[in-house]
Amino acid sequence: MSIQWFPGHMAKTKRLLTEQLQWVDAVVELADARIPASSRNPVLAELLGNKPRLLLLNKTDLAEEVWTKRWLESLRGQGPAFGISAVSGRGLGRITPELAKLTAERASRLAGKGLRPRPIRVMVVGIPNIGKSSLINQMAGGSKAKTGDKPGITRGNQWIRIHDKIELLDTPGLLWPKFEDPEVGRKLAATGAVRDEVFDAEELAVWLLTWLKENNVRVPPPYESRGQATLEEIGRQRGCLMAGGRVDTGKAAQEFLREFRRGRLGRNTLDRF
Ligand SMILES: Nc1nc2c(ncn2[C@@H]2O[C@H](COP(=O)(O)OP(=O)(O)OP(=O)(O)O)[C@@H](O)[C@H]2O)c(=O)[nH]1
Ligand SMILES: [Mg+2]
Repeated sequence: MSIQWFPGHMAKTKRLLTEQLQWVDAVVELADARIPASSRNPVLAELLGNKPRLLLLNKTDLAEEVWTKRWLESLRGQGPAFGISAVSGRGLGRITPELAKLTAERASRLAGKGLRPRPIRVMVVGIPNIGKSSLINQMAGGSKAKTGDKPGITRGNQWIRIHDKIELLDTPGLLWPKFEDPEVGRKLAATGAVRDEVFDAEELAVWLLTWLKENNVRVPPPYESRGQATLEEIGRQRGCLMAGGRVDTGKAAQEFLREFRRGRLGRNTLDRF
């Protein structure tokens, strides 16, 4: 199973980010704490050049804490990085001071010219459904940016003033044209960054069940019934039946993936080293 998702609106997003870059002082890149490597867009490296950048691992509430810690230790070699949860608000208090530090040089240059400091302008980027708009809303203390539990919600640019020190630019999620490693595509699909219509839910669910088993991940019933549950068993437990009482494995797969994404199987980090 090879998963790819790079629709026309993403090619447009890439152009849009490039255009906007000249107006911003720094970039916040959001990655997924469950897949800190697979959720980082390789295209961003060339696109962002040497703009000051802060890397945030979001959805730490869904990832395994020991792994988040390990990942952050390794990622910090490349620049500032820490973990947050845009829904619970964890870690968000560190963002403004960190951005101020990253842009201190610009601030002192303006002060040196006798110019009044203006708010720091920051572009928020990342893959679809990673929580860019949720983060901005949490920081702004309202729901100014539209959010949703499927990828592709934000379609245009939107500037949102957080307070007199910071303005954040919400942008649409961006993937890249080809996932070189098919595992990356599967992990992005499993965590919800790819539209459900572009992959086979059953194949993906079977892959994920196998992955969990191979990595000795303990999952709660009905996913683990005497070993590892099959889609048949999950479907029966969840009442995904067709006429005649046969299990609807397609529906069981969708249900399983939905529950995995919501953390009902516990905290899981799929990228490990
Ligand atoms: N558990 C958990 N869910 C989160 C977190 N942050 C965001 N979400 C959820 O993830 C989903 C996507 O959030 P959005 O803010 O719309 O994501 P986005 O990056 O703006 O998505 P696009 O606009 O489609 O690119 C929503 O259902 C959020 O509630 C988090 O830290 N933890
Ligand atoms: Mg959004």
